[in-house]
Amino acid sequence: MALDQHTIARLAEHLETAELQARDVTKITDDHPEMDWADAYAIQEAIRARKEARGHRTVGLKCGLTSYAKMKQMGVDSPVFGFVSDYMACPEGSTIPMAGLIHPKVEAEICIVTKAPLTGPGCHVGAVLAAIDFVIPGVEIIDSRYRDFKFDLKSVIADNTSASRFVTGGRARRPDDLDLRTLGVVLEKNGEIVAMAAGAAVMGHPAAAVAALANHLGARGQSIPAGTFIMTGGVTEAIAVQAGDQVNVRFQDLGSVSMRFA
Ligand code: 0L1
Ligand code: MG
Repeated sequence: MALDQHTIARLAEHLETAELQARDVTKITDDHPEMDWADAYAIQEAIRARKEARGHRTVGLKCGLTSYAKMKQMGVDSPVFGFVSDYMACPEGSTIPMAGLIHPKVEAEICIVTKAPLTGPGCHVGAVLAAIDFVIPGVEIIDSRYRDFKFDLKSVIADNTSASRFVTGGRARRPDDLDLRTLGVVLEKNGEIVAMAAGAAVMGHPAAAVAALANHLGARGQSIPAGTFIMTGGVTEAIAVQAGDQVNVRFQDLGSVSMRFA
């Protein structure tokens, strides 16, 4: 690691304060070009520890930048991993206030809940499919703390991969009843279709994103416990939203997820 513990703690406070005050900042590698991948995840871990110390539960894990559409949109070439906290969960059909957000975008995500632990290295799609309890449709509201979403991968990892809010809805289904690769997703904003994709847009199979997460954690001596909620990453590019926008995402076989921004 290139940064000392004091700098990691200071950068975690800086980024979390920006999140909680809905205030944008410049990317942290501008001031810390020497920062390495371990530093980036250490800053994210410190943000998670700050939230948990205040009593917020970590309620899930997220894979980000797992689709070609998202990688192309953000000009990057590898997935990233983060977490979601209890206060980020919004009910299906709810109105999400823009007041606590900077410049939100929505992403349609195929989500899963595990029934068995997953451990890397060597985790693969087959192991993930055997460990999935159920699949549930979701929408992630990302809100990078970086001005104009201008960042590099290390900065965005430190910023908990832009995690901000999420909504789950529709109906949960067993993985055996679905083909996650061909599962179609249609994203509507204000009644108009603005993006669509199939599950295979996520690394060829959404379970591949979960395997990548397990392998990432395995390299750090961690694993995915049974009962973990995981967002596998946006199937399409992220769509910017403003106050007054209504978003509805239709998932083949899984129902729909909707929300309004005000
Ligand atoms: O969930 C995501 O794909 C977000 C990853 C971070 C990059 C971004 O803010 O788009
Ligand atoms: Mg996402």
